[in-house]
Amino acid sequence: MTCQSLAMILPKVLALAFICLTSFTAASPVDSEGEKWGSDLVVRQENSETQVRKEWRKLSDDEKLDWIDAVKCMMSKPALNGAIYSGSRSRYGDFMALHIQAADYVHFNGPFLPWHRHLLILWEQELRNTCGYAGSQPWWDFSLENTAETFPKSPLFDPLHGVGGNGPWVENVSSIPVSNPAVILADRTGGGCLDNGPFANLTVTMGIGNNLDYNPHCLRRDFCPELIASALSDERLAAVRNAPTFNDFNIAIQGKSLAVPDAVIHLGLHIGIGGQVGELADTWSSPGDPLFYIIHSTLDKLWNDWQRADWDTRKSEISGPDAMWGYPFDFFGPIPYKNITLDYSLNYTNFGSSVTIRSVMDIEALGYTYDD
Ligand SMILES: [Cu+2]
Repeated sequence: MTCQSLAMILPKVLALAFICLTSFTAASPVDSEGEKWGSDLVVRQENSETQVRKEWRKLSDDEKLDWIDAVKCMMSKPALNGAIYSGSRSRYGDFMALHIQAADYVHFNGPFLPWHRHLLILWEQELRNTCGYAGSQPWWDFSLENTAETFPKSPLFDPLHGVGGNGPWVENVSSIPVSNPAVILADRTGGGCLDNGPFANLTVTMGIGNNLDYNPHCLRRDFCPELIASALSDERLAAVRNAPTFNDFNIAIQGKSLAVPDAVIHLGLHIGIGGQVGELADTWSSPGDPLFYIIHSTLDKLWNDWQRADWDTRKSEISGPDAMWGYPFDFFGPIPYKNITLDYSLNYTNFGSSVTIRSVMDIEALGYTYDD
């Protein structure tokens, strides 16, 4: 492990950002058009046939290009929430804004997996309904490439039939803006603006960090192969699969500390690809990199696999703190929280009605499944 101490992925100033964000979202108007539009989509989902989300390499080359084209289409469609989130310049940007404004409520807590599950459903429906996409949101079987040598060669990163690879090497990244300058990764191998693949030269319009204002900047990636090998090891994946309870599973996905040697699946995927200066490593603005949706589809599949291994019990098993950094994610010391239940409400401001966790527990009832 050559990655050195990542003292903290999220600094103490997060607490400050959290307070600011709370007052911002409380003041956000609810878009009544968005509400109507959201309900519409739910009806369509219920009436459609079961969709199979495929692993990237199981897609045909044409299917891979269809997904890439659909993502680019989202980037070309006008924003519907641009009046609320000034940095959103496309429908793709609207989804990024949704994640930025919700980020402090949906990570390192109990709602993490259910919230991102429904986010992907909204995203996938939008690909279909707005951009005519006929396929499903792909996932990535990283277990086939979880060594430092094999990871950068994954077909997922192919420049033609993939999402492109690493950013070009930039040795001195000290002047590149990031949400947490305290993160230093000795293992980083890229850092430059993405110059290969379908998303080369992409301009990200929001972020960096908890910022919804217009801030055009390039998409960076900064592969950390050693971090991937450690965080996504067979051993860490086994801890996910063998977790006896949802609480154990959630810890095996999200981690038990923010130190690099302790990084597990979720952080491994984000930081292993985004690295020190890439968008994907940003807690708030990570959906600026389309890889975000493939990563979260992968996490959603792991959750579904775990549920199906003991469906009778796990179809209704949920736990964890309602607040970010609540126990067992109390890395900054104890904070007040309540344990969530199936009745906990997941919110998607300006993207339609809230849904309960109960309503997202069974993906087959939601109209989709995963291959493999
Ligand atoms: Cu997220």
